[in-house]
Amino acid sequence: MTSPVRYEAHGEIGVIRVNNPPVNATSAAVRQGLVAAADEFAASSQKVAVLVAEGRTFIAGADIKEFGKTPVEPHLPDVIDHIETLDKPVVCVIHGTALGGGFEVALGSHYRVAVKGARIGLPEVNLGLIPGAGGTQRLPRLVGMIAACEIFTSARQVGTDECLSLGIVDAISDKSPLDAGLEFAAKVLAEGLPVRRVSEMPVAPYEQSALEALKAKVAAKQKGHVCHLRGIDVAVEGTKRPFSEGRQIERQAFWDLMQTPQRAAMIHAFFSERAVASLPELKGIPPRALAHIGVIGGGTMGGGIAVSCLLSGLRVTLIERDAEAAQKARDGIAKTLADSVKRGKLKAEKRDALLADALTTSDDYNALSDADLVIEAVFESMDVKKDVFTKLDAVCKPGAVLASNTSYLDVDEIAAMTSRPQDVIGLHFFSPAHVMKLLEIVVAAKTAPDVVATGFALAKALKKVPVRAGVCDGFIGNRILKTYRTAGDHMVLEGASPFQVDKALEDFGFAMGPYAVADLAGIDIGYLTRKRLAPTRDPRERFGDWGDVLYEKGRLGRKTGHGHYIYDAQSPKGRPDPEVLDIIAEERARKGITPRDFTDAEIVERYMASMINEGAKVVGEGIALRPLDVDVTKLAGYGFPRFRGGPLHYADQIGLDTVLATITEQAKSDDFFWQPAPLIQQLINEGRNFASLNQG
Ligand code: T1G
Repeated sequence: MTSPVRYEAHGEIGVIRVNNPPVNATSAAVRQGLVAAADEFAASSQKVAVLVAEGRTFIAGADIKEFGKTPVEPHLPDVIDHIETLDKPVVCVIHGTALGGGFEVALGSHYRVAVKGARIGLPEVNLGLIPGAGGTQRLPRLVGMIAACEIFTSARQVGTDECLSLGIVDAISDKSPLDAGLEFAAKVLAEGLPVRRVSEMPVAPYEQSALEALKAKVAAKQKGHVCHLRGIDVAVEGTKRPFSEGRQIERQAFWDLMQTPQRAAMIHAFFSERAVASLPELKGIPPRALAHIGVIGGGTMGGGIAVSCLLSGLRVTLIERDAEAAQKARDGIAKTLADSVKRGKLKAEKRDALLADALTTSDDYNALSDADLVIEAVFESMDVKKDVFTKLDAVCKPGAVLASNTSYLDVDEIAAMTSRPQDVIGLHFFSPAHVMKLLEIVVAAKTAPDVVATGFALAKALKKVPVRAGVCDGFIGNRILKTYRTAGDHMVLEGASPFQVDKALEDFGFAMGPYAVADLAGIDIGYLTRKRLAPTRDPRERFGDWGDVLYEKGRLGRKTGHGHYIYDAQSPKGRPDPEVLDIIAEERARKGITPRDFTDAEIVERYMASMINEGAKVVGEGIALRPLDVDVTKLAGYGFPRFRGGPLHYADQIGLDTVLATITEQAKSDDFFWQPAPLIQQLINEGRNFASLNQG
């Protein structure tokens, strides 16, 4: 098999080329090839070497697919030391992204040149790891301790200009990677520039207070993660010693973290987010055109969807019920864009051009006659939706995709209202739609494959994480949400306080507990859902209705400054409202419930068991294609802690029999709510787990 690395002689300059598509990851073959090429250069008459990669990017890191498997020699740190200890200069050219081990290869080279637009980064913490090939030891020597720790704990990508100002690169070029390298190598020859080893550089003195401040910031931001602070400790302790000892400290920490469940969870999340976007059923099916997007409704969701499309270069026509409402929608969009300008995320001229040329607001449906795809985002009532789709069916061109942003309702029923059900699909955005990554793509019974492909193409254009979902009440995300929210309510009825439930789940890693989320989303949402479901509710169903009391008291959550928590100047993030406990106590008394104490562990166990159980039902019924689709939905749309990988990955980590034991135990007191998912029993019987369903 030909090596993905080859060595060429260009007169006095040697060229080491890496070619391992798609992202030149340092697989075993690349590592072996780099050592062979370095040896060839060392033995050659060439005086300087250029290290360059082919394709769209420089080395984007170690080969993540090799993680968790038996490591193959040579290990990357040794390969990089081998390059660094050469006694002839090596110039590394960075184009696209030099990430993780790729950037560490560059740090082991003697000079670095960046092609315009290139970015570097050490994103290992996104995988539950730390740089493991010298990054925590070499980068502090090059840019200082604080800057280095900030770069590898933030996992951010650093642009060329900042790389030059930080001294990470020696030059920026607008030439091709090879030409940029040859040009700098010629300079090395002409000026007789020596070998310059980063590992031999001292770490510049730094303020301990600055380090403590950074650690505090990281600890607050990365609550629950173990790798970030470990990385800082390794950088600090390691660089107090000779490089070779520091490198050992880094290596040990790297291998410790490689064994952690967090690493497995974060890598599961990495690959799952890519797997959800590439559906076998869509192979070879081209999407329809996607240049002009229509949006019906200029409220929170409609406005956010319009902004997301505008920022992704799409033309948008937004329709509202009348001219005044249309103007209000335009003002709302302008305000959101202005915020982006204020935060430096968007240039003012670009904003002006989007509002002037790319956005049309109107109350005339005929303005949609040449729209490629229309997204309806009006009030969540079937009658209103049906009225809109009847109008769209009349005005939209043949082949236009008609999409509903409904978060619960039956997309088949909506499609049946049109003469073109094959062109109807659900596109369920999450609020704020221009920020939230998740997009549930709800495929109705008659939705045509190229319409599904168009939904996924839109997700790619909007840089969303798309998850295919089948039609049921609440699709994947909201259906499962309803279940674990109910499990939470049951524990509150039985004696737990909503504040204890929130704290236990935030300590578990959720960004926010269910009652803080209810306050954020609006107590009226839960109230309207309870009212919508009341006519068909099974008498055996237990539910909490203290939310109705809050609703009737006008306590709708953050938007009214009062929900489960009180939000005011004293506590903008909310403080528990003891009155809520009285309201709940009154409900318990009314229902004859004697409250009992709960431990945080029991709260997490029951909450997670209910989420896993419903997730398994969603997979078992084919609403979600694979368990990873459930995991990505919860990670990208519901604040599930990334270092736990998603509910079904977490289930595999704690063991399906443990989950089933909790469900079976709970069913003893409530066999209506706790009906075990057949899929869990089936997997246990077959000695399998959810991960086994993610393959292929
Ligand atoms: N290893 C293996 N496969 C990888 C990979 C990697 N490092 N990076 C990407 N891929 C695959 C990906 O799964 C997909 O495959 C295809 O490449 C295109 O990726 C010792 C230990 C580089 C910015 O964390 O951030 O180095 O789905 O769809 O949007 O210290 O990929 O087509 O089959 O994402 O253009 C550190 C991870 C590793 C970078 C390109 N590096 N990659 O984004 O394409 S740890 C990373 C990315 C490390 C050392 C440590 C992005 C990208 P498929 P894509 P993209």
